[in-house]
Amino acid sequence: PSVIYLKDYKVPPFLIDKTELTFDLDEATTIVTSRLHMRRNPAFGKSTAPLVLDGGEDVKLIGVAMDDYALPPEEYRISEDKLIITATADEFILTCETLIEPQNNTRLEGLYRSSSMFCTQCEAEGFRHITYYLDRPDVMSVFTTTIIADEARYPVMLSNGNEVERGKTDEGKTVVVWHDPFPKPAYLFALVAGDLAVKNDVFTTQSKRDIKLQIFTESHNIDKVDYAMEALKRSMRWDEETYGREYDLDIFMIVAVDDFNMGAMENKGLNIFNSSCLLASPETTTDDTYLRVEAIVAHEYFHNWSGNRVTCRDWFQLSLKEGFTVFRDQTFSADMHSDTVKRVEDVSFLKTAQFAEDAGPMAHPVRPASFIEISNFYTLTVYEKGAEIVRMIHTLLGAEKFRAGSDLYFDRHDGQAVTCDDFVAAMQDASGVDLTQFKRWYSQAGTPIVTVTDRFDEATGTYRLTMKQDTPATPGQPTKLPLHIPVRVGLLDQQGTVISAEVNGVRAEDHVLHLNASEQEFEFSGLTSKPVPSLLRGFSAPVKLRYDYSSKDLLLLLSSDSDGFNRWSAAQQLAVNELTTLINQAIEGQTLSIDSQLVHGFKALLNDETLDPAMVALILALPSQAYLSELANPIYPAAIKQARQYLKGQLANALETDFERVYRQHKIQGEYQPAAEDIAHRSLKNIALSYWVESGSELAQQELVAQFKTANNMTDQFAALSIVVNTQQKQADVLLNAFYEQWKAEPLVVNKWLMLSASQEQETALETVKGLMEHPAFDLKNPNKVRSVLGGFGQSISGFHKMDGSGYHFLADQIILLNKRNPQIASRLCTPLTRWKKMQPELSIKMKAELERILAEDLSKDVYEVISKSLA
Ligand code: HT7
Ligand code: ZN
Repeated sequence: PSVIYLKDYKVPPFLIDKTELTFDLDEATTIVTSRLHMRRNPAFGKSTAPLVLDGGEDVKLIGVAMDDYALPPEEYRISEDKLIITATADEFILTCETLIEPQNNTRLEGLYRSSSMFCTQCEAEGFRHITYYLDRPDVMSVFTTTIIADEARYPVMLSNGNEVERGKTDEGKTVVVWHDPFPKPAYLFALVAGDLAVKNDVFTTQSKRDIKLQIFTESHNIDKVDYAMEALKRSMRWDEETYGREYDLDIFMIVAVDDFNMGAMENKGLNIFNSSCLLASPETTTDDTYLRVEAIVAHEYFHNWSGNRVTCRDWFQLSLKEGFTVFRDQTFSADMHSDTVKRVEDVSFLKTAQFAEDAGPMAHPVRPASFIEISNFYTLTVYEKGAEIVRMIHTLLGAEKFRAGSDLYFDRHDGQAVTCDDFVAAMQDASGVDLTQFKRWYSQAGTPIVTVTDRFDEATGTYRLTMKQDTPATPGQPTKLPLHIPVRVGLLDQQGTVISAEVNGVRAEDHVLHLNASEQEFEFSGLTSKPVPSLLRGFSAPVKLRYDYSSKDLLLLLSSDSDGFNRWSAAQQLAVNELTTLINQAIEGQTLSIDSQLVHGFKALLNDETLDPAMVALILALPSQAYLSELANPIYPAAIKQARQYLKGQLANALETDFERVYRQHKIQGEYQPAAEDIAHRSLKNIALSYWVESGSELAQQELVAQFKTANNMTDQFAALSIVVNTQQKQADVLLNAFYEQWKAEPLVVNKWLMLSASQEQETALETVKGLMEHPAFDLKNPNKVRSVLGGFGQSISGFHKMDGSGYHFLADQIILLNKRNPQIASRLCTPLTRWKKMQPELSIKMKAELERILAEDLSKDVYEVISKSLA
């Protein structure tokens, strides 16, 4: 497959001012007729270049005409899925008739069937699976869409924009016409047809326009959309207040579908959601999922400005819309709940998953320089690291100038397809802050390591921090340049009091230092004793920080730092230090033993009732298996598991009575509410329960089973079930069966059950997962189910990392099976195998052998790119 390079970008030779589409929908075949009002692009220069339209192997051309002249076969050709027309006028109407079979579309790109409905997914290059088109984001067109279908089966027929006409054909089919006045690229096109129920609402904008809001689902799910509707209204208000962005069309629709490759899609005026990211009810949905629904509803809504009104020039610029929009949804969630809790959750995810990506064979810059298949670049780097870049700009500019920069960006580029450089230029022009060096964050892959040393001069009361930065080599980028890194720093005295100091003549408790050289010194004056530094507050940059903190320093920061994020960070570091000792003991085959300092820190937390329970819960959660794997080289999965279990047991035994008390204190009486305060209590109560159970207490065991049986909400019931599954194999089967029997009519709950069942730690884990794939609740066509079972299996050390390699072999078989059927899903399943170079030697060779076995198959572009890069 060919490689596409950013450096080869050229403006399109043709433009499409208007796109008129007609869909004649039918279960067997769908006929799509397009009328494209085209002209040569003056920006391309004088040219006689042929017209080359993108298509797909699943699109059958019935006929093509230019200005109503039907082209004979010798005047066009199809080559490698492209429709090529050699001779064209400067301006013309191209009509194409194509035939597609949505019911056979298992890739879930283009037009496909989910349950009994028709729906679309066109980002990034799905539109070409519907009809021939200039399927690139810098070709923006005004769309009019006519849908023809049998009203009895498809009473709801939707597309972008406003419904402008409705009628009947001579054969009695219904015809609905939609018109979207905002020019858009094809990736934002959407169509839905089905027998759907609707929930209606209205939002009044700041300029007093009433917007009709509609959420559509299959009828059995319509009682689960209230939370999403409220989240949508909160998002609309927040975008007006925080960014001055008002919604533009008169109607905003969301549709839930069960079969969807990702979370949701921001199609203009017609968002399409994976039902797992939209539906919520107290009985079936956990707190985490409530928060995810709110965040994704907000994310897709925010794209209306950061993505739709201003879009990407080419797919290398994907982070222009995704990084900015993730930053916007993160800040929104922080505003709706707790700033610090949200930051800890986001950073924890980034450090676990994005750092691993940035250190692996698929590492790429936030603005990649090349790709084989763009779907492979909807990554944590583009999304999460991209959001960190925007956050750093916010830190460097301050809130007010950042807002001025965003206003300028939207004003300057409304209706355009632009680049990450354009975004930074707007920020720079509005603020006067020089971002020239900062832009390297977009082009340089890898996680920088910032190493800090310090010294204190008692005679002058001066404290000096020396910072060095170093970014490791990544594929295709052997050497790196220094980045502009904002490092937020505060100081504490040895008693834990936050102290102010002077940096460059400014006295404050908190300073943003600009690290922009390979090595740099920063001076703090006006001190009386050597302080403890609180470094990288709020995780002010996506870097790995190295500073030689003693356990005493970390306990001091944990108990006293005024930066809540760094209190969590200190606890994590302390836990990582202790776990690292234990992991090494386990690797050496020694008996595990440690005099844990964490016990003292946790004891103080559990007895401090002034703290936010959600923060305490986060601090009590030991670093995950995945995060410890990211830090390790090589990775010994079983040793990590053993060390975590041991430390958890030690903490549980030492603090048993504290955990029991906290568990009881944070029980909530009354009705379930997905509100921040209640979520916080539940999270602390449930983690306390997990420790209490770990202590072996008989009473804890009884409470656990009682919680499972009597909980009035899914958060508590599922927390109890997870604790049982993670601690006691004997009970696990009984309660897992009971849970399935209780919830088998709720597919989204069943998916959680599939995941938990597949993640079990037992000798027979591989047989369990094979059994789950034969279970009536499983369906290989449904990405959520595949993700649940195989994602869950990836967490099972005894299953996936079986020493004989059979876990890897099984995953490889599934990748091969899905490779042609759904390349996007198959490609994502490859991720755990791509980490082979970091695994302990016995496992590493077995993973590599599976990668080689996959590579020998006839692969989709998606899977080929990931596997071949992993082996390079
Ligand atoms: N912008 C959307 C991306 C997306 C997508 C990409 C590839 C394949 C399928 C997809 N479904 C949605 C989602 C978002 O970031 O908002
Ligand atoms: Zn997005």
